[in-house]
Amino acid sequence: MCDPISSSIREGTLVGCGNPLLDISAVVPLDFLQKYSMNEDDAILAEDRHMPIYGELVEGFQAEFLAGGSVQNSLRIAQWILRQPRVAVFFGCVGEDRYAGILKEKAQAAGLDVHYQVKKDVPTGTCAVLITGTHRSLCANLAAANNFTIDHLEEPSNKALVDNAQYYYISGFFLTVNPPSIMQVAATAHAKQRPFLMNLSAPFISQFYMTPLLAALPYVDIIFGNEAEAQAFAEAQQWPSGDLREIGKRLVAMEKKNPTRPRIAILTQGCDPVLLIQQDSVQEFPVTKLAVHEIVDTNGAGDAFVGGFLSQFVQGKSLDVCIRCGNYAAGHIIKNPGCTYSGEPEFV
Ligand code: 26A
Repeated sequence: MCDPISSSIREGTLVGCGNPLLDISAVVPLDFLQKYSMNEDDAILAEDRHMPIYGELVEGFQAEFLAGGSVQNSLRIAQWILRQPRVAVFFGCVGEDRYAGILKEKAQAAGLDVHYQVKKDVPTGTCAVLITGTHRSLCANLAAANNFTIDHLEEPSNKALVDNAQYYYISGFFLTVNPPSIMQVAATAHAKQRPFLMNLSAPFISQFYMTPLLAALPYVDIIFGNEAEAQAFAEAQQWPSGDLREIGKRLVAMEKKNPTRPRIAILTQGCDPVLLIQQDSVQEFPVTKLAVHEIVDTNGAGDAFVGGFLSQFVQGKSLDVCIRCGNYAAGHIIKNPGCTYSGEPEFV
């Protein structure tokens, strides 16, 4: 349910920062997850004990290689729906290798304007995607992505891109890499009174990165998350209620630098309705349930939701249209491997 583009949008309208990762995706039995003490629908950072996963997926499970990385996924999907190249600009760090080449090629094919920082002698990051039925468990080996530094944003041509954008999107995942870059982008957005959007990204972000998350949150105009991520935030804050609506209301009521534009929370919950929380109001947006046989994998569904949302938000569309487009994009991506699309976007 997306509206077609009414008029052209300026290049570089949307800037995002994140971890460019190549997804190594395979269907695995549950005992593979157990072997690595992982749960269905996890998203974790790889530790030394996880390192054999990547080789095992390739050798034993016919793994597929797919463009990934949460923010880059969202921006690729936004570009796909916008059908106008270079509206979105992406910053992240890669190595100087074949995987970086694949990521760049996929991103540019989608119309994304990528400005990677390149760290020689460190491999491009990868993410193991373990598919079990309709669940996906992610284990990211950030590698080069972890080497992003703020000076990349301070290079004059990149600084100009940040200064000239109208909208900013950064994942919670990026808090594991470079909080100063997040704060700098947030401050720019604030100074120019432009929307700054973030994502809770994974439960482990609220569990282990709450301090930098709380530093960025006052700048956040729109916060995205799914039910598990919202619950993890609430638990880390020791909020008494696990009710998603209550959590959303508390999230939007937290300190905000620009109180004239109250914070909005958008919480997804799989095939249950999306919640739009604004001050005291909670609205529900239904999700079309897919039949099990239509589901290829759910990897990238949350990112695609944000991508669909952003594609409309940067056109100044109503939140209603943005969320409907998010649901459309997520539904499409679930019917394709990883965060990939097929054909032209359909605006019903
Ligand atoms: C810091 N971490 C753990 C991560 C990620 C990540 N993107 C950025 N940082 N862990 C998984 N992903 C990406 O999320 C997508 C699915 O939502 C995966 O690469 C996958 O494409």
